Amino acid sequence: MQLGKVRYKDGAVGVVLVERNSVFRVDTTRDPALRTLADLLHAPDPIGAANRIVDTTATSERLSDQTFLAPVDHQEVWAAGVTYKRSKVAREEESKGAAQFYDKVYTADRPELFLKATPARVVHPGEPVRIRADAKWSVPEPELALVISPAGKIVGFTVGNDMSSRDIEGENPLYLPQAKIYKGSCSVGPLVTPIAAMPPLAGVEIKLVIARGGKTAFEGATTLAQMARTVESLAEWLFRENEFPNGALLLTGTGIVPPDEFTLAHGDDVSISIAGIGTLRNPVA
Ligand code: DO4
Ligand code: MG
Repeated sequence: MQLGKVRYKDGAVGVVLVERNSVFRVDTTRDPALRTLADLLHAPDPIGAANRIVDTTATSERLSDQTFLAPVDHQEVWAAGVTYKRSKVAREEESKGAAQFYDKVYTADRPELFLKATPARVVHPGEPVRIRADAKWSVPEPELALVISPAGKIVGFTVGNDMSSRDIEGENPLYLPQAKIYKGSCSVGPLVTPIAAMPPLAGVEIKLVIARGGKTAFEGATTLAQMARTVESLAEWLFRENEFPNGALLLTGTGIVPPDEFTLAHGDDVSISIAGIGTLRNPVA
């Protein structure tokens, strides 16, 4: 069972429950404590709560007929970095002058954490993500995204894309905010798998496919077993000395980096699939 946010044909925004390719509208007027997707996800039992207020009078709809929105209400989106060896090695190669810092952060107790996007900056599934006009070397970063409640509990998982400008980051690590945080640099969605419905994390595969002109320009895969940190420790570090009254999303770092000669181009199509969650697809503008 999964939950998502959709735009209906009349323009209204709603919450849906997805069960084996069938989509059921959730009636968010039935309980004042369950008005939004975040309210449901932060409830003690999200699956039970959604089933309680699902609109049983309507027939189910098809998954392919939905316009999914990013499953974000008022949460900030944060990101962790250098949590996989592949990311550490790629960063050491791109930033010769600062290579030691990537090794230090990969092995340190304290992870690298940064604010990636405010809710209004998040790109919806199917909408274009962007490469910076002043960047020469850009990549998508396919990442498991944690959905975390205001109490700091991981309540679900979705798919995230941490778009990055490798030349800007590589020139000087102090340029990281510009390499990572710009218009159209973050997409998440489409669906959230509540923690109780997620398969065991270690075996979960993340797959990235970049299509160009109808052909595959790059594809790669990893598993969550390759992550050097646990999702619980990343969530714990994020909430240490910080407050998230609306909850937060946390991208957990990339384990897939295309070879150095690869850069994204306008018109590319980025698909990120995570087992147990689904596929986030965005064209590149
Ligand atoms: O240190 C730079 C960012 C790392 C990152 O975003 C990642 O490893 O996914
Ligand atoms: Mg990243």
